[in-house]
Formats: sequence, structure tokens, C-alpha cells
Amino acid sequence: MKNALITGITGQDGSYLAELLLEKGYNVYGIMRRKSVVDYGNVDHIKDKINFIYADMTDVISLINAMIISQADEVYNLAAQSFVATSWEQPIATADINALGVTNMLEAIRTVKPSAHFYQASTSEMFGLVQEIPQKETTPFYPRSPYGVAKLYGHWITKNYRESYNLYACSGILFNHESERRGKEFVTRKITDAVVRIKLGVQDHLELGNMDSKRDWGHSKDYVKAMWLMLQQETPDDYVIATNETRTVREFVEIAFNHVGITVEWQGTGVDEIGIDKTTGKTIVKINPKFFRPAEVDILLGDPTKAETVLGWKREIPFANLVERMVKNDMELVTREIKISKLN
Ligand code: NAP
Ligand code: F7E
Repeated sequence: MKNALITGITGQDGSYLAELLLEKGYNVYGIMRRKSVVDYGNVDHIKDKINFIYADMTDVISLINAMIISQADEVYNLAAQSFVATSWEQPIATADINALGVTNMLEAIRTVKPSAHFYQASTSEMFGLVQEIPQKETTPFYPRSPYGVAKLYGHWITKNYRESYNLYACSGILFNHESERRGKEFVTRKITDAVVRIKLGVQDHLELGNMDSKRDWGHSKDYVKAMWLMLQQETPDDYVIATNETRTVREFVEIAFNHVGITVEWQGTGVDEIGIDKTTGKTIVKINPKFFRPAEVDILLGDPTKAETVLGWKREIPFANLVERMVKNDMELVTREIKISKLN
């Protein structure tokens, strides 16, 4: 039985990866941050099957301790300040966790168990102001946010430790992946949650920032399989994981509303653009400039050919199904929430 250590286990990807590794018979260890109220986040349903270790990416001693306790054969470094918008508000914390945190984890591995295989959660945000379309492993990087800059450090230090110390260290350059477990501040979940609330009459309208922004959106459940595959190869390498499809935020809004039987019609341009319910004539989408970013990533479109060829990875959940699943899940959650509020 192999031991796996997951940092960021309470997050979206951490939870799907933990489920996958448990299914495969791994002994799963997960790093948790100390909080005033104990919260298992997205792994609450499987918390009894996980060995939790209190640690923090900014505290190398706690990571060394996590390596000693877990004796991990595989380490998946998913912990991060992962919300791009927050990285302008907290650039130092973002760098401490997303950049230096990676060195802390690599040093812990080097100190305790250098034979461990290491996965780093790199990101398409490193391509930022894209230098070619589609983006692949050889595309030059040009990050556009403190988040992207910090992740680029994490990416290069992973490569550097592979080359300097011969560690089995890989980076997965993952494009946006979403799910029913996505945080509600990210645009996809913000949209599906609002669509359901508007349909059920408990929210008036949805406010968004840049709707022209294009993203390559997949499902987290497919993407964690790629992480595992990367650590099972003969030699460590870096891989782009993406769907090779891109859509605007506006298209995501239209499709999500379609799933609850609402057709959106667009009027106006720029900050004056509004989305109207075709049947009722009511304004259900507005632009709020507070959601614009100081520097934007306009388009992301990834080419996963290398991962498909070398790892045999394949996306299984198509885009239409991703949106449908998220809307259906939010419909169940919000309906339950409304029922409970009526009982109180
Ligand atoms: P997420 O849901 O925001 O989860 C982030 C996790 O990191 C949480 O478990 C969080 O713990 C933990 N964490 C944050 N700061 C920490 C610290 N100082 N010490 C220890 N743990 C800390 O993110 P995700 O969507 O699952 O993404 C997983 C990883 O992939 C991240 O590194 C992200 O940057 C990267 N990535 C994500 C995407 C995507 O589209 N989802 C694409 C490319 C790369 P708490 O529960 O305590 O907050
Ligand atoms: O924004 C635009 C926004 O916050 C997507 C993280 O997982 O993927 C994620 O980063 C786009 C941006 O994700 C709103 O300006 C418009 O262009 O959902 P997001 P992200 O910034 O792409 C990458 C790959 C990661 O690595 C990150 O960890 O949508 N947008 N209006 C909006 N975005 C938000 N959040 N809220 C809006 O109201």
C-alpha cells in the first residue's frame, strides 16, 4: 500500500484526488491549516478515511513533520491562495504560499524522503498575456497577476529541484477546471449559483466583470486523474492539461441560464451591457466594474496532445455536462436552503 500526502486536501482538487487515491488503495494523508472552527471543507464526507496533519505551506518545519509522519511515496502539492483577484489584495501572502511554499515542500521531501514523487499544481495563468494560441508546454510564459508570477516561481523551482537533485518532480500546467465543489467566488460557480437563485426568485440579478474573457474549462474530476498519471511514469516531466476548447464568460452565462429554461438576450455594450430574460423582459445580468482586474488574461486555450499521447490521459466530462452538473447541484443546494429557511 502506497502513502500519499496531499497539501490543499480541503479544496476542490484535493477532495477529488483524495477520493481517487482512496479508490486505488492508497493510505491518504492530508495537510490541514489550523482554523478557529474545525472545517474539513470538501472532504467532510470522507474525513474518517483520511489521516490529517496540521501544517502550513509557509512553515517548513510543519512540512518536514508531515513528511516524517506520512512517509509519503507521492506528494501532491495543491495548496495555494488560488483566487487570482485576491492576489492583488494579498500579494505577499500569495507569494509566501504559492512560491516559497513550494520550496518549503521540496526541501521537506529532500530532507526526509528524496525518493518521493512530487506533483506541483502549476497553472495556465503562467501563460497570461498569451504568446501563442493554443498554449502548450513550449509556449513562453507571461503571467499577468501576482498569482501567476508566484506560480511561475513554483513551476521553475520544481524543474530546478528535478535538475539539481534528481528528484522525481513534475508540474501539471492545468487550465481552468471547475466542479460542483468550486468556490463560489470563481466565475463559473458564481454564475451557476446565481442562475438558480434568480430562477427560484431569491436573487434579483447577477453582477459580473469582464464577460469577454475566454477560458478553457474542464471538470476537476478528470484533471486529478492526470495528476496521478504524471507520478506513475518512468521519468518526471511537465504536462499541459486542457480541453482544447475555449468559451467566453458570456457564453457560460447563456448556457447556465438555458439549463433552468431562461433565454438571455444581450443589450448595450461595455459597462452598460445588460442581460435580459427574453420571456419576462427583466434585467438579470449587469456589469459591475469592481469585478474588473488590474490586468486581465484575455484568452486561454490549451493543447493537451502531450498528456494524451504520453500519459494516455483523456477528458471524459464534456463542457455541456460540466455546466449541467453544476447547475443541477446548485439547484439541489439552494432548494434545500430555502426549505430550511422557511422552517425557521
Ligand atoms: P482551492 O479549492 O482554492 O483549494 C486550495 C487549498 O489550499 C485549500 O485546501 C486551502 O486550505 C489550501 N491552502 C491555502 N493556503 C494554505 C496554506 N498556507 N497552507 C496550507 N494549505 C493552504 O483550489 P483548487 O481549485 O482545488 O486548486 C488546487 C491547486 O491547483 C491550487 O494550487 C491552484 O492554484 C491550482 N490550480 C487550480 C486550477 C483550477 O482551475 N482549479 C487551475 C490550475 C492550477 P483551506 O481550506 O484551509 O483554505
Ligand atoms: O475568472 C472573469 C475574470 O476567477 C475567470 C483559478 O482556479 O483558473 C482560475 O483563475 C475569468 C476571468 O478564474 C467575474 O476576469 C468576469 O477572466 O473564475 P475566475 P481565473 O482567474 O481564470 C486558473 C487556471 C487558476 O490557476 C486559478 O487558481 O472570469 N470574470 N466576471 C469574473 N471572475 C470572477 N471570479 N468573478 C466575476 O464576477
